[in-house]
Amino acid sequence: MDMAKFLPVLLFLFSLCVAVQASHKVYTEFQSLHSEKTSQSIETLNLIQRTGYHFQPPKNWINDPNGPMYYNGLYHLFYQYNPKGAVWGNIVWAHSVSKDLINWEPLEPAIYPTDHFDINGCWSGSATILPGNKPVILYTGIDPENRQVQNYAIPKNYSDPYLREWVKPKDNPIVDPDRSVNASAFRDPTTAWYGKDGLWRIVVGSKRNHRGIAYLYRSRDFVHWVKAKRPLHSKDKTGMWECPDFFPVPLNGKNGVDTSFDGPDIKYVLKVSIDLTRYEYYTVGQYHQGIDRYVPDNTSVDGWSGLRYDYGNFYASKTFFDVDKNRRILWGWANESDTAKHDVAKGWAGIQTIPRELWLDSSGKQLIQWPIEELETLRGDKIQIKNHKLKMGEQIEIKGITAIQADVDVTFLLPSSLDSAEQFDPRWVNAQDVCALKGIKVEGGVGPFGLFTLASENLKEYTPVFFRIFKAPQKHVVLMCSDARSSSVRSGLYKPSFAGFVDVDLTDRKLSLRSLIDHSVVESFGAGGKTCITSRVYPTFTSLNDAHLFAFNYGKESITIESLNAWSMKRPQIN
Ligand SMILES: *[C@@H]1O[C@H](CO)[C@@H](O)[C@H](O)[C@H]1NC(C)=O
Ligand SMILES: *[C@@H]1O[C@H](CO)[C@@H](O)[C@H](O)[C@H]1NC(C)=O
Ligand SMILES: *[C@@H]1O[C@H](CO)[C@@H](O)[C@H](O)[C@H]1NC(C)=O
Ligand SMILES: *[C@H]1O[C@@H](CO)[C@H](O)[C@@H](O)[C@@H]1NC(C)=O
Repeated sequence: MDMAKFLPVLLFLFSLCVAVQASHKVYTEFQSLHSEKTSQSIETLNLIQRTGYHFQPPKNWINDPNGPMYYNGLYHLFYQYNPKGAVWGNIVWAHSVSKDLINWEPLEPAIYPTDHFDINGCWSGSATILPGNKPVILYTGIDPENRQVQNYAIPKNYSDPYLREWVKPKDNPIVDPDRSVNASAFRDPTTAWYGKDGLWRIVVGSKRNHRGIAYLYRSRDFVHWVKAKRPLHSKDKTGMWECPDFFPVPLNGKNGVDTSFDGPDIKYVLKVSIDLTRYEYYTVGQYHQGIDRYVPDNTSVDGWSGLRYDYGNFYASKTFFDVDKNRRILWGWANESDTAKHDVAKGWAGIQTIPRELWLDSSGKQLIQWPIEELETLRGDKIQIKNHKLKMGEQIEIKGITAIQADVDVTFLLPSSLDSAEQFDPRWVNAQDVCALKGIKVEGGVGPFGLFTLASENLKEYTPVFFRIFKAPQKHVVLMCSDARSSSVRSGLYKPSFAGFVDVDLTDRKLSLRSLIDHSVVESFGAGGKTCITSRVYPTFTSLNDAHLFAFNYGKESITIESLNAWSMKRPQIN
C-alpha cells in the first residue's frame, strides 16, 4: 500500500486535532476558496481596507510575530503564516528583513514542518543572540503525538546577511513536556537570558488546571535544558499563558537593555497573553536572581484586572532589544474583526501593529509605548491647527490630508476648572463597560472630546477616539475610548467599544492623543503612550476620498486644541 497517498489525510487529521486543542479556529471549508460574493466588490474591499503602512504579506493569514531581532545591520521579523489561505492553518515561520523597520523585503519561509519534532506544526518562539554574535531560534513544534515540544534552529550560513536558511539539528526536541506538564498546553519559549552562574534561562507558557504558569528551564550549553523546581511565576484562575515575554527595563530614561543585562537600577516586566480573554497583561516587578523567582510590585495588579499593553485588538506580542539604537521594541499582532467569509474574499487576514518603543514610566508603575521614530519618515503633507477652542457640540474637519492613511497628534488643553466633570462611580472597574455606557452621545462635563477617525462625511460611519474625565475622591479618572460601534453600517462585524483608563496627572491641564490611521486600523496612544488602543474597523467607503477626519468636543466645558499636527502617510515598500 502506498502510504504517501494517505499522509496528507493523516496530517490533515492531526492538524485539526491540534487546532482544537490549541483553541485556534480552522475553517477547512474556506481553505481553498478564492472568492466570495460581498456587497462591495473585492477590488473595492481591498482598496479601502488593505493597510498602507502596516506590516502585511501580499496575501493569506498571519498571526503572532516571532523571533524579532537585529543582526549585522538588519532587522528580522518572522511570523506565523498560512501559505495556503486567509484562515488559520498550515502554519510556517514566514520571514522578512528590513533596514529601518518600515520597508520590508520578503524571504522564503525560515521554518516549516519537516521532522518528527515539528511535523504537525511550527508554532511561536523567540530569537536569542548567543556570544560570538550567533543567533538561535527557539520555537514550539507539534510532534506526531500532538505534544507541544520546544526546538531550536540555527542559521545554515552565518555569513549570509539575510540568514535565509535555518537548520534544525537532529538532537531536537530540546525541551520535552515531563509528566507534570500538560503536553497540550506547553508553548512559546522566550528569548533566553544568562545568569551569573553561567546558566541560560528560558520561560515556556503553560497552565495547570486553571493556573497560568511560566515554567523556567536552565541550560549550560543551550541544548540540554532542565526544568527548575518552581516556575518563574504563576497565577491562579488565569488559564493558559501564551507568548510569555520577560525582560529588564531601566528605572530611568527611555533606553532599553539586553535581556541578559546585569546591573543596578532596573526592574523587570513579565507579559503573558491570556488565551481565555485573548488579551495581554503585564506586571512590573522584581526578579530575584538567587531564587529565580519573579515577584510583581505591589503597585502592579497580577492577573486580568491588571495593566494591558493595548486595550484593543493586540495579541501574542513580543519585544526585542535593538542593540543598534539601544531601545526595546514591541511587535504585536492585530487580528481582523471582519467575518472569515470577508477575510477569505479579500484573500488576507491579520496585520502586525507599528513597532513601538517601550520603556518604564518615571512612576515605575507602568510602561510607556510610542511608535518608533522611523515611522516619521513616511509623513507627507501636513496640516497644523493651533489654539482652537472647541465649544460644546462643536466639531471641525481636519482637511488637506489623506484621512484614510494618516498620522494625527493632538494636544488638548482642559478648562482651568474640572469642577463640572461627571462623578465617577467606583463600581466602574471595567473601562470598556464605561465606554459602552457613555460613548460619545451621553453629554459629559469635561469630555467626551477627541477625534472622529475613518468617518464618512455625514458621520454615518466613524470611529471616535476620545477622552472623558470624571471626578473621584482622590484624583480625576481619565477614560480613553476607541469605540468601533459606529465604525461601519455593515452587520456581523465585531465592533467593540474598546477602552482603558489613563493614569495621568492633569495639573498642567494637558492631555494628548496620537492616532495612526491606516484604512482598517486605528492605533491610538493616549497621554504620550500611557494607554494604547488598537481598533480594526471596516467602513463601507467606495473611494479613498470618502474618509474624513474631525476633532470634536461633546462635553459642556470648552476644550482647546492647543496644537494639532496631522500628516498624510506615504506607502513604504512592504513585502
Ligand atoms: C555563505 O554566505 C556568503 C554571503 O552570502 C556566501 O558568500 C557564501 O558562499 C555562503 N556559503 C555557503 C557555504 O553557502
Ligand atoms: C491540558 O490542556 C488541554 C488543552 O488546553 C486541556 O483540554 C486539558 O484539559 C488539559 N489537561 C489537564 C489534565 O489539565
Ligand atoms: C509596597 O512596597 C513598597 C516597597 O517596595 C512599600 O514601601 C510599601 O509600603 C508597599 N505598599 C503596600 C500597600 O504594601
Ligand atoms: C480577534 O477577532 C475577534 C473577532 O472575531 C475575536 O473576538 C478576538 O478574540 C480575536 N482576538 C484574538 C487575539 O484572536
